[in-house]
Amino acid sequence: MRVLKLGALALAMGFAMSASAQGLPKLADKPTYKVGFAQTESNNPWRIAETQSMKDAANTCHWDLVYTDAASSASKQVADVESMIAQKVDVIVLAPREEKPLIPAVMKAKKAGIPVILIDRNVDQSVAKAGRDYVTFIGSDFIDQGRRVGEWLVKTTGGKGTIVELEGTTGSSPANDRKKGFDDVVKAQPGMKIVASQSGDFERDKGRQVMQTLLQAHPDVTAVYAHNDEMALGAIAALEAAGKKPGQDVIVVSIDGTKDGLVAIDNGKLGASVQSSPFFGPISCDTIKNYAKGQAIPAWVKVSDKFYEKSNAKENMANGF
Ligand code: GZL
Repeated sequence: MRVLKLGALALAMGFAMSASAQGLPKLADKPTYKVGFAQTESNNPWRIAETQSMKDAANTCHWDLVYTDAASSASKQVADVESMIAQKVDVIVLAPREEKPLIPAVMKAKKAGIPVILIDRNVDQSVAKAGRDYVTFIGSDFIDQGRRVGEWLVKTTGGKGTIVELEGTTGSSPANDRKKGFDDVVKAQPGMKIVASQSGDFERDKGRQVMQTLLQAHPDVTAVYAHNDEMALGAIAALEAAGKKPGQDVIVVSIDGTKDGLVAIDNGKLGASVQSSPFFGPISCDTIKNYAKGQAIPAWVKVSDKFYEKSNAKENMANGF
């Protein structure tokens, strides 16, 4: 019994050591927390769904929620985090709009003794590290999302295509990694070429405008890869306005799994979409509680994603948002 007790103590010390040795601020185990959630913007259904999930969690988890919306400005998001630090919140949940500009704010929170949990987007991990500077990154594998879409396009086209790529927010981890995952698959296909790649900032109308412009330079496009459904739907509108038939003479693929995206897959205009869940409320609640209890939290709490195409879009419609 004595050896077992010592063993358990050593284990607990190990976990405790791992957090404190790496300098992460601790979190008292208590029934309620003052939680800061710094949102990037509310410019599309994905972000609106994420915000709602966090606000629902505030009710079910008894948070005193401090919510901010950076209105698509990384510098405002930095100011929002600094304001949360000044308000002495217990923990900050942050979706860093871009990988680099939010790192100083993460470090300031750590210095102020406030643990940071990253959701949905990550920071540049060559500068800031999970387990040392912030507790963890909870989110999807964006490289894998890009890879899965790329592989579907290769299979569907027999490895042929003149491709336009609509990138997400410049400097954001989903845009960087979704590009890497997809482009690496395409590079291996001699019959496929990405002729243009430009940001539409994850917005539907910007996606439409960018596609309209790129169509003039590349009227021979046969496939469009959009980093999210909203830009894909904008591209579909631009293609139709130019007299093209999305799903017939141009294949469109994307990521997110929004309601409108699933409808477009079901009606044949969108070929496929990898789900990217926006529902971070419940998992943020659990991670905060587990961290406060001294549990070791992995550097990456990976969210798994479904794959939607014509064969399963209808049955998954309820998963849309
Ligand atoms: C992904 C998220 C992206 C979505 C977009 O986790 O950051 O931001 O794919 C949203 O729709 O704008």
